[in-house]
Amino acid sequence: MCGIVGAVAERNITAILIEGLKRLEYRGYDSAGIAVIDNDGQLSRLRRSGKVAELDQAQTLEPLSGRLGIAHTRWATHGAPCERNAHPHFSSHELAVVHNGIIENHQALREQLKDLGYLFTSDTDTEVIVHLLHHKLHELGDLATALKAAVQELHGAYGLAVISASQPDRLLAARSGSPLVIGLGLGENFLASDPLALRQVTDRFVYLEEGDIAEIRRESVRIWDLNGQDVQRETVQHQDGAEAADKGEYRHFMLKEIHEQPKVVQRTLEGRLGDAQVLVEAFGPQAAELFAKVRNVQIIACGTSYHAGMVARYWLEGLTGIPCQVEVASEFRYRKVAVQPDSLFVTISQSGETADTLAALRNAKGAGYLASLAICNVATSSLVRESDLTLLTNAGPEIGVASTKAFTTQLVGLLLLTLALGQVHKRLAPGLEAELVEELRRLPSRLGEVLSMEKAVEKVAELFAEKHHTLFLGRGVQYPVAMEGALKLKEISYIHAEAYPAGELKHGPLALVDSDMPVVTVAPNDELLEKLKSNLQEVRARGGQLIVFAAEQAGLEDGEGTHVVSMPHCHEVLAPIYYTLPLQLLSYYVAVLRGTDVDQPRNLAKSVTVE
Ligand code: HGA
Repeated sequence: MCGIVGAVAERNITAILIEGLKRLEYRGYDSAGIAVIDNDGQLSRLRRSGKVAELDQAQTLEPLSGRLGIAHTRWATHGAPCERNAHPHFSSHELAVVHNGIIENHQALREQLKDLGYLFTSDTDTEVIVHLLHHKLHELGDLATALKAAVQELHGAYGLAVISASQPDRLLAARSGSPLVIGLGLGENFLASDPLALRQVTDRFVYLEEGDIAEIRRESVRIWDLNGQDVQRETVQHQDGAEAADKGEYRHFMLKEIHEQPKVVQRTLEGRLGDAQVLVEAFGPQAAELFAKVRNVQIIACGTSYHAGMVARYWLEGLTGIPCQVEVASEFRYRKVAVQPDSLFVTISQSGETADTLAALRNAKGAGYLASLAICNVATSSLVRESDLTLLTNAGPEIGVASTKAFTTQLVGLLLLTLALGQVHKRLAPGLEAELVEELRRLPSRLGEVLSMEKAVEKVAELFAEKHHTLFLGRGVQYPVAMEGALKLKEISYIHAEAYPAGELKHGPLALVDSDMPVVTVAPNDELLEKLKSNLQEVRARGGQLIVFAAEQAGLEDGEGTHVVSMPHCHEVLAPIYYTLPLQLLSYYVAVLRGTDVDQPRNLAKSVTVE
């Protein structure tokens, strides 16, 4: 959350900064700002509330020009999203800072700095950083030395970029808890929260590690580690193109990403399937040895990834008999946990920078877990770097704030994990692994068939245009799928949506059902189908409108108050992956009908790097 871009070059860098912010807008979009050292050596700033487009427009009217600058797109944590609170923040027109994260001791620091005579002009926690740095700079003289001293006094999380009018040839950065990457150019260098922001200028990157401080000049980069030692960090070259940040033929990134699912699922499977079994080494060279010791699995995640974890629990316990617990990271990290013996600690996160999930992983170290495994989409992320084993989901950059392809590729990764553990422990029913490997090979083309139902789903979406509340029902492994469907709908259409296990209806939520409350359900042809049908009767008997995504063989038909969208046949185990797709399309088309901002829904942001 919050996007940072910085640049030091021989040319005017404002267009590069604004383009970078546009590419980072998924991380926050309530206000944006840019600061440069202008051609007279002065700090100049432009800030706007609202999206980067507002800043861009303002910039064409009041052009800024400079060869050193920083920029920021904000997702407010402290202080309302308005121009006054937008970054960059200044101290005495000498220093400018942009920040991603939260400074927990900002109140105490603010009081100390006020006593020293500093005037505060915003309500943000960030402003204490710039005044503290200003104070240190005047004590110590050198910007890098001052930054090293200042961060010692900060409690909390930060990714920082700093420029000073008195030292106009260098860009400073500091990382603790929020990601930062340096982009290497020819005679120019850059900084950003995510390499995506810099794809138009470079494909060579250096990732900062926790506690690193960097000094970035046109011709050089210097990095100090946590202990103040000079360090060399590896330079990585990214092959994947800049086109990921374009919508192509699609109206929204979310629709593009929904349609990418056959292709990216194919990528998730690549190199991970043998003739009739999952390749255990896909989880790392020491995976086979570690998996043999696993007697329990603890899954930790947030939001959509948590729903993926819930599906995995049904798979792990149902197919392998290995016990599995799933918990949201923000709860897990703050409670005392009784660790089961020989537990594999599995984290799931699209970005690998999710603050709560990362903190849970760090707490788990030394708590008695056997090993940690990250199911993650970003190879260079903190979660991956700090875990013993990794399975990359290879979904490519996901820009739409509402997660789609990240979820389905996580499910594929978790099914591979289930089969790998089942294989190592010889706990799978005879022939099942070969059967599922075959089904996984067919999955990409089958998902393509599911997506061809788009028109039918778009039609059903019309039923929701005027509604305010919805129930999603599922039974068994389809219950987390219903939860994910409800989350999608509320995220992007702002319709209140709740998911229930269908068997729970009569214990309360049935009281809500009337003709104004659409009830959405997924009904694959599984062993719980007959029970689900009875639950649907309970809804119809109260006048509820049913929207059912049902297997052709389920014997459910359109009728008064019942809209059935027929789904192609699929293997029962893979059904959660198939049935997710129509629910994604449904929320997408409902949101389009209601005219909401599909890719950047209100109050939200992607890559939740704050608590
Ligand atoms: N705390 C700062 C930065 C917020 C942030 O990083 N959000 O993800 C602010 O509120 O401006």
